[in-house]
Amino acid sequence: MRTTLAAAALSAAALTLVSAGAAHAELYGIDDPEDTFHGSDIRALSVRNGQENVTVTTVHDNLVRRAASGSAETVFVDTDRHDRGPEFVFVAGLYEGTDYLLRATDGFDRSSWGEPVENGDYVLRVRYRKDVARVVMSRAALGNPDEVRVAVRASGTRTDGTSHGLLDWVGERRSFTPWLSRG
Ligand SMILES: [Ca+2]
Ligand SMILES: [Ca+2]
Repeated sequence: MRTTLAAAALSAAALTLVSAGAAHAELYGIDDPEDTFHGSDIRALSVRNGQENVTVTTVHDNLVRRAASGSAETVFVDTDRHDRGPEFVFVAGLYEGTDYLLRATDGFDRSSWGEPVENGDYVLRVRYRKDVARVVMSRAALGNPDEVRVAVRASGTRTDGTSHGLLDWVGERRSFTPWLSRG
C-alpha cells in the first residue's frame, strides 16, 4: 500500500518531504484526488511529528458549519511498528458544534476502539473559510512515541441523508503515510 501511495504521489508531483534526509523526515505532505464529490473529500494531507505535538492537517473540498453535511474525519495513528495496526484513533465531526475524541485502539475496526485517552492534550480546529481541519495531539497523549505514521479518512452525508460511497481515504483504504521521525 505504501508503494501505491508513493507512486500516486510521484505521478502527481505532489510528494514533499521536508528534511535533510528522507529517512529522518519529520514532515510529510501529499495531495489527494477528488474522490467522493462531497464537501468532506480530502484534497491534501500534511503530518508533522514535532518536538511537542503530532499535527495532522487536512484540506477538504468544502467544509461547512451545517450539521446536515455530516462531515467527519478519522485519523488513525500508528506509534508502534511492532504491534500491527494503529494504536490510537482520533474521531471528529467537522461541522459546527460536534465533538472529537482521541481513543486507544488495537486496529482499524470500530470494534477494537477502546477507552478515551486520559493523559495529554489534543485539539481540533476547523477553518471553514479555508476548508482546513487541524488536529494537534500532544506527545504525551500518544504515549511519547518516537516514530509515527497516520492513516486518514473522511466521510459525509448527502442532502437526502444517505452516506453510501462518501468515504474518502487518503491514498488506498487503510494505507499509512511513511514513518515520520520525531522532529
Ligand atoms: Ca480525496
Ligand atoms: Ca502499530
